[in-house]
Formats: sequence, C-alpha cells, structure tokens
Amino acid sequence: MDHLEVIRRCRVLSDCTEEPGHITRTFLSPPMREVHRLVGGWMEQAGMRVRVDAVGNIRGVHGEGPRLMIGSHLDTVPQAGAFDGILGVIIGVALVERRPPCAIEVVGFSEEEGVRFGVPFIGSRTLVGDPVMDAEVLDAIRAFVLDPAQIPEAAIGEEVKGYLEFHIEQGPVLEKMKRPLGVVEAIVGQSRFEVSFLGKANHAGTTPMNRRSDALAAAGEWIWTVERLARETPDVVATVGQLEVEPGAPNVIPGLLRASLDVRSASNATRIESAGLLLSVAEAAGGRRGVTVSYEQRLDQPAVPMDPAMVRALSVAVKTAGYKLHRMVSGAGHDAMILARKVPSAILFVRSPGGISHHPDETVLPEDVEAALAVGMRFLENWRPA
Ligand code: HGY
Ligand code: MN
Ligand code: MN
Repeated sequence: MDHLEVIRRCRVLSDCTEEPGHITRTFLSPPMREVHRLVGGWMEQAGMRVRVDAVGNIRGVHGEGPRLMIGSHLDTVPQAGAFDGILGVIIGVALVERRPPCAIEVVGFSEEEGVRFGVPFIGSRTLVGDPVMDAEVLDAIRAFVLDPAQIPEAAIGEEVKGYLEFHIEQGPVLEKMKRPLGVVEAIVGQSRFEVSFLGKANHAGTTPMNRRSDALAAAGEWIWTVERLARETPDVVATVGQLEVEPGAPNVIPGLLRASLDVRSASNATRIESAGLLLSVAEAAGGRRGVTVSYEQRLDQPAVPMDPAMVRALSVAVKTAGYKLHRMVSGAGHDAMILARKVPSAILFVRSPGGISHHPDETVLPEDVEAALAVGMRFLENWRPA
C-alpha cells in the first residue's frame, strides 16, 4: 500500500457516515460496523490477526511476543475531514505490509473525540485499564452487540512495549515552517465541562425585560467573556462548542441551556486556574438574571510529555530519511496521551494544508504521507522492545 492508496482508503472510509453528504461518525454508530469490515479486511490482507474488542476498538496483530502498538481513532467530530484519526490507522496497516523487523499491533480506537456522550478517549482508556463505565456507554456497547463483561480483557498486557501514533497536525505550524512532518514533544492538558444555565421559560411577547430569567442571555454574556479572557491569557485556549437550548422556540424565553466548555494549556496550573475563573464568570452572569448555573466536569486531562527516547528515535528517523526536523507541542488531544499512562508513547505529525481540521476541507499532501511512511519504516527498523 503506497501513500496514494493510504489516502484513497481514508477517503473510502469517509463514506461511512451518520450524515449523508458529511463525515460524521461517532462512538459505536451504525457506520462504525462498515468501518470495522473495511479496516478489518485491510488488516487481514496485510496478514494480521484481527479482532474487535468489547468497546469497539479494532485490533490487528502481526508477529508474536513483545510488540509496538500503532494506532489512532476511527471516530470523527460532526462534519469532519477525512483524515483526523483514521490516517494513523491506515498508515499502521501500510507499515505492517512492509514487514518491519518487529511485531506490531495496529489499533483503531472506537472513540477519541468525546462527541456522543461528552466523554473522550473511551477506546484508549479501556486499553490502559481505566474504562468509561457510564450507563449510557454500556448501553451503547450492548446495542452494538458487544459485551461489557469483556471490557477488562481489552486492556493491554506486558506484550505491548510502546505506542506510536501518526496524526495530522490539525494546525498551521508545519505549513508555516514549510515542514512535512513534526515530532511531538508534549500534548497540552485539557479540561472539559458541561455547564447548565437554568432560568425560566416564559412568553416572549408579554414578559417585561426586567422580569426575565433568560438562560440564553446569561450564557451569551458568558461566552463572550470566555473568548475575551482566553484571548488575554497567554498559553490558554477556551472554546464553547456545543449549545442546547430549551424549549428552543422563537417566541419563548429560553428556560434552560446546556453548554460545553473546553479549556487547554500546556501548563496544568494555568489550565485549572483559567477553568475555575471561567466557571465563576458563568455563575456571575447567571446571578445577574436569576439564572442558576451548575456544571459537571467531563475531563480533567493533564498535559503529557511524550517519551524522550521515542522522541529522539523519531527525530533521528526524520533526519536520516532526509527531512528537516521540527519538534513541537500538540494543542490537540490524542490517544497517545492516554497510552502514555502505561507505555512509552510518541506522535509523528503530518502537515495540515491551510492548518484546517475538524472541517470538510481538512486534507493532506501525498508527498507528506509518503514522508510519514518512510520515517515510520526507519523508526521501526531500529525500534526494539525495552
Ligand atoms: O479535541 C481534540 O483535541 C482532538 O481532536 N480530539
Ligand atoms: Mn479530532
Ligand atoms: Mn484526532
């Protein structure tokens, strides 16, 4: 499988979607079954032993004994691009086809984005023995005809000695630096919350402005402040990406609003402090309107350094393959930050033209995928299980 076939297969998987005309594939959604069939078939063609584990991760093994895991996620955000996650799975299969001198397990994680239930990393957390056991997640597992009782068996054992992820950068850095690839040194920390604004629905025409508890007005003031404070704070990004408004009629004052909050920073102290400040701003905006604010934390993920020895080995592989090296921090979260709890982990980034991701215009350059395959093989030729 050459670099053009890797790209072709990523685009084939784009047709596995919940939303015709868009790429939307969430945790254990129906199109995920077709993804398992296609990816599983490509893994078998590459001579791998294939299984789907209890949370819907697809896993292919080639070789015996201590091995390196190569993977990324199968799921997408709504109206996504064709490469976020899946590129790393298909590159893993392509590298197995080239028969490196080490045993490999390729994994396609069933859920990394956290879109369906607001909790990210369901697939990779299962592998490190920290499964998400929320009732709604277990119901989805049963509905996909998988068995939650098998979840413990999905955890990795002593045989997995390292984890390598190939992933698009999803940002503008490599394009600006004119580099095809980037070696990730660390992944920023991430806090996610669900914030609820409980006001009082009422008639839009008859309720005087000074007698309203408008949940959306409170959230609107808060969201503007989230953006302003994040702009003013170095090394912090904050995003309100999801809003649910009830009852959601043009002639009814919004009584209830649920919002997501995503706060990231390379510094854990800055991230935690900023998140706390933004939540108190929400409470104040609600208080000025008789709107009660509550919140639930959905993720408290510290920043994670990548394994120094693997970073060095990847850097050597980039240089010996003839490419200019760029080492960088990842502003996006990745399954590597979960696998790093158990095994040495590293990420090789592939340039994102236009710096675009989580968008249909997300793409890759064929020569950059070719570079990633060449560097991946050089890394594998020298990797040995510690
Ligand atoms: O949200 C992220 O950083 C990743 O794309 N899941
Ligand atoms: Mn993503
Ligand atoms: Mn991703």
